[in-house]
Amino acid sequence: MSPIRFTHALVRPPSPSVVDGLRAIDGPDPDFDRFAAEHAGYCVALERAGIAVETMADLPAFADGVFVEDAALCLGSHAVVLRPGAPSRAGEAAAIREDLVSRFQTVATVRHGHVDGGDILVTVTEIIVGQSARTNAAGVEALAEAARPGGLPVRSVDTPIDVLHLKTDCAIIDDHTVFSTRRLAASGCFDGYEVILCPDGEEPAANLIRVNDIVIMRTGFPKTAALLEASGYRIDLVQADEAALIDGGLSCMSLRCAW
Ligand code: CIR
Repeated sequence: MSPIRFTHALVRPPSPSVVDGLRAIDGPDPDFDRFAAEHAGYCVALERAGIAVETMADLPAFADGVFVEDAALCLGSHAVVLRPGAPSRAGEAAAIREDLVSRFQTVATVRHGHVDGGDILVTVTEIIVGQSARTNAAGVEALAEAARPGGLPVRSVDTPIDVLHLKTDCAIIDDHTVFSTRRLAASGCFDGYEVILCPDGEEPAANLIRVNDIVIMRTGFPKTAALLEASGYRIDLVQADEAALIDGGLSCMSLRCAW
């Protein structure tokens, strides 16, 4: 099990406007104070995994700005400014640009189509991009060009219908192993990888993150926690119930980087 190594994470705290965050199914608003507390706990977990957390300014004009993963992609010393597919989130791309320019050797920009970072799964050999309601073919093509200096080929797959993002349903947990829901793995998009299936009924746990030697996952999914521990992974639990109310998970609240 050769770990994927990160040195830093970029995060953005929620602003009070997070209560208006997008959600696919109408439901209760998140509570801002609880969201902020859970976000702080999430940052502590990233630090416990041994990486430095750098906090960017919050974005009150963007209710979903806390979900920084959707606006950028980090590939070693190269970063890509993405083109989020939800109209209300388009401006997050310009907002993150300066934060990237000051930290990465090179920064490219996706200028056509749409692509959300939540649809991008980076493995040691490739960049898997799920086409979804937020990510389209033109965006994948533009991403392939913008990501070229990162040195990994881009492969397009389909995000399941009614699933927000590819990584809503999967995570890379070591060099050759993907943790995936059954519905996503059934498409065959991970053929050639080892796949650990998320226990049925615990699909919201699939959006977890491997940070160096630790798998960080949400509280409340005991079968997933037991399965990963039995498979030899060290897990750390964080609460992210408020983010879940607006379709957010653990991957989307940080950009894990190695620079
Ligand atoms: C949205 O619908 O865009 C936000 N409310 C949630 C974004 C979650 N991002 C992600 O999974 N990468």
